[in-house]
Amino acid sequence: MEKLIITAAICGAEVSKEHNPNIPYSIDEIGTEAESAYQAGASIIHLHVRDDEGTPTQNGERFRKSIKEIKRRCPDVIVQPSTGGALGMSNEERLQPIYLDPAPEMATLDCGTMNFGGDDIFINTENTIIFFAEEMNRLGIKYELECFDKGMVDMALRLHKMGYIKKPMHFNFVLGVIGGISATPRDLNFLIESIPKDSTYTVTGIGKHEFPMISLSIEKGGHARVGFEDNVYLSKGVLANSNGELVERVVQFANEFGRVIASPNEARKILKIT
Ligand code: KMH
Ligand code: ZN
Repeated sequence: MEKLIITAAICGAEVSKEHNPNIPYSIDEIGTEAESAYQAGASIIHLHVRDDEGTPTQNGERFRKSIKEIKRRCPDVIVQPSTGGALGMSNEERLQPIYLDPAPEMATLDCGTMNFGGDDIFINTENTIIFFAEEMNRLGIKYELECFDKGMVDMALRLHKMGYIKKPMHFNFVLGVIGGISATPRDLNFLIESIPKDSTYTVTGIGKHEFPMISLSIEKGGHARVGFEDNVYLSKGVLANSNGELVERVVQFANEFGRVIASPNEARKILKIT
């Protein structure tokens, strides 16, 4: 089977130090968490940033400094800024990290609107998705298609047919957000069966669903995402000390299923990042 790409979502926008005191806010903390994940086997860092008080921001300068610190500690790692940002942000705010110089190699592209975690709405209209895709096409950025529901996969395929989303497509199936698709094997199989054969995919399970969903992905030849953005626990009631601890768990699953871990350069080849 193909080597396993591990993505570490080290920070997120919806969790805070109240959930786990190890959530990184400062640039040094971001660097430390990225390094722990990289040392454990992550080849992609999915990145949100905060101000020093912990408020999520998409500020370009904050991203630039954070990426510089990550690259100082992990020179070859792939940094994948979020363009989802935090709930309630404008499109212009969210897109700031793609305009860095140099442009990031990857970024997320969220593929639909949804109720998010209860009474909030995460807004990604068709025009928004097209605009984000065209900007990333122009800048040569590889998008990871974030799909929180089956309809978002259909939207990505539709926008591909219309010429906005380019192949090869790389999906991230996020299962278990309240308002999105449930985290069950049946749901994950449905998503996997819905994408073109020449696509790649990674799997994210929220909260207690993180490791069950990831292990299924590893078994089926998909890739895996873990990290504080999605889950702050190592096991029931036990907070993870670092993102690295969560990545180590993925490596254990990979060993059980005979999957070798991809280095960042191997991940670039698998995802066809040029
Ligand atoms: N913070 C969520 C509302 C992404 O990174 O592109 C959206 C999110 C997706 O985290
Ligand atoms: Zn994110």
